[in-house]
Amino acid sequence: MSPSLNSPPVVLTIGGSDCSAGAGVQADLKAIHGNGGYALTAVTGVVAETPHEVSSWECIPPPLLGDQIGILLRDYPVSAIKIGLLFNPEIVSTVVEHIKPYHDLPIIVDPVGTASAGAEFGGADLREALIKELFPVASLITPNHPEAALFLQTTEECPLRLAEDFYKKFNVSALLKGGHVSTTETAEDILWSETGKPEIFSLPWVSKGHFHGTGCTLASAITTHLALGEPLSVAITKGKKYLHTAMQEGLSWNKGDNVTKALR
Ligand code: PXL
Repeated sequence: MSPSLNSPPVVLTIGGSDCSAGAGVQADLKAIHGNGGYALTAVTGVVAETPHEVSSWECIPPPLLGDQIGILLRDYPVSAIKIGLLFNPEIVSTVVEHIKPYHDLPIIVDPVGTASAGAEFGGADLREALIKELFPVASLITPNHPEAALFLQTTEECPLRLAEDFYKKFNVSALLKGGHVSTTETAEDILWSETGKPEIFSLPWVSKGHFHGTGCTLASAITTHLALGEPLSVAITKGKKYLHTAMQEGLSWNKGDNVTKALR
């Protein structure tokens, strides 16, 4: 094996465990490996869920979360960090305290507040902590339209404006995901960064029903390409292509009357 094959870039993902392995750190692990990285997982909490329902969840005690992040960052040459579900302000503070010394690495934040099955994991206090503590150390934030509007406290619906406002208000590159907007002909994500103009990433819709974990998968794929040293817009193009293929080749099972789907 060549050295690059047996020492792939290491990506640390910090987020919740989805026991159905469709979203959360399980989705991240698949996407990081699928894009050529090695995934380390620091678990912020455990969610009992399937794509159809969220039953219950519990957070990991902050000292145990901090310890996971601490020992991983000490022992591995981490090249990039992806952050997902953080549940509450105390968890946000714990994560920020431990990653702050590594703020020169690409730090990608997928600001998860709700599950696709509908549960609200965090409210205004979580959003405030993310804005105050985590956004200032992030390199890229990946909100969807509803999340961006909530962070900006706006009723603005124009995606270009939302992306620009997000960048200007929080002073960090934003990839506004259009997966929730069904009025456009293609699935369009808009990057607003220091270039001062929007970059649009567009691929045809995949019409094979509902998947959960698409946001986690996209952010993890992008993070892995950044860990491989690719420029931001290349990493986004490749990450989006990966998600598109994972959806096209999605998995599906029947049990009773239920059809359960998952990303490859
Ligand atoms: O898809 C967002 C998400 C992220 N992380 C965890 C989740 C979910 C949604 O269900 O459970 C752990």
